[in-house]
Amino acid sequence: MVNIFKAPHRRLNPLTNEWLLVSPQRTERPWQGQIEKTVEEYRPAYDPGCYLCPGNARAGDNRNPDYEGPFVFDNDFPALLPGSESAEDRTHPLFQSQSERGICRVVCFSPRHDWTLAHMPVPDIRRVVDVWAEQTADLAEQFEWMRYVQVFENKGAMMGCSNPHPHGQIWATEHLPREIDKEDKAQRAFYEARGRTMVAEILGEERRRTERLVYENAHWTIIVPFWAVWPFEVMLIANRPVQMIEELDDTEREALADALSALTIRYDNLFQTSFPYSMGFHQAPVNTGEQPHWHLHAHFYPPLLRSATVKKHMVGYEMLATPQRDITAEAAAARLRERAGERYA
Ligand code: H2U
Ligand code: ZN
Repeated sequence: MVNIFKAPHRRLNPLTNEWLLVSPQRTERPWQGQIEKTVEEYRPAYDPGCYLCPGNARAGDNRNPDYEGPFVFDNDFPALLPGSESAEDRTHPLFQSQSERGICRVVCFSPRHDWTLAHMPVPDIRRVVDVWAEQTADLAEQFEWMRYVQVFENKGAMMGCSNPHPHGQIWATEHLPREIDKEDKAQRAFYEARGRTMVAEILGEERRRTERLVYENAHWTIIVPFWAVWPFEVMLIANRPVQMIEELDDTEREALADALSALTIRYDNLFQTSFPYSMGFHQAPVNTGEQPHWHLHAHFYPPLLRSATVKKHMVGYEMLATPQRDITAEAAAARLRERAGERYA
């Protein structure tokens, strides 16, 4: 039998049915790659040149109000359009296309230009949770053709985020996006076979095994999934198998804000840097009827590997064959557990 802490092996992601290669024997290999310099840049609480700060001008003739809590606006450069004009559908089996309608919004988390989720007081994060819930419900109701509302945050210049002002985005579409489609099929098959959600089963096992637990409160559990691809990838899971953010009750929303704070602080503490990541919630498709197989969760995909500047590159074998990691999910979880406490400096 292979020792999964010492020998190369594959792990399966049951949510996507995709395999990952793990090479724990390589974690001590010498590093001769790129070492970038970190500059901890100073940021003011209000930046007159920031298009997300209160009162400032945006593209076109748009101007932000003097907002005090979270603030949502329609993206001035949307990737999707809600219009009735549809692109030509191509039906040749090898050259298929479908028109796609949708809405793109930007969600400013706070008026404070110098904050991130890791700086925000938990009650302020809670207001962002309410906005995510409201937005999902409103978009579904306003557009009967809407099928999926993707709530996400892309944080840090390393992730291509153009503005450090704390904000996320919402892209809502007429079709299920690729990752959602994979998770939908896998969760449905599991639910039909076992009568409970796949995510509930994962949660039960992880809480029993504890080696991949990062943080838990009364309503949420954070784990490094067994099949994590990114070094410090985590899943944030609702303990109750709800399908939508809007179904969360008051205490669950507060607990979600607490978990987001706890996680982002641990992330920042890990390499003493404002930790970059892409994160997003996976909730059930909208306007689709009962979907008991869906179980609300969020994924965090951070690019950093061994310091504030050294990131994992998804290149070579990973582009051509399958993703690979050296540090095990269990080792990553242990390192994140150790970083509890106040945010560094
Ligand atoms: P990101 O840095 O996470 O991409 O978010 C910035 C978003 O803000 C981006 O999607 C939008 C961009 O289209 N934006 C506006 O809607 N109005 C502006 O005036 C500038 C940027
Ligand atoms: Zn700003």
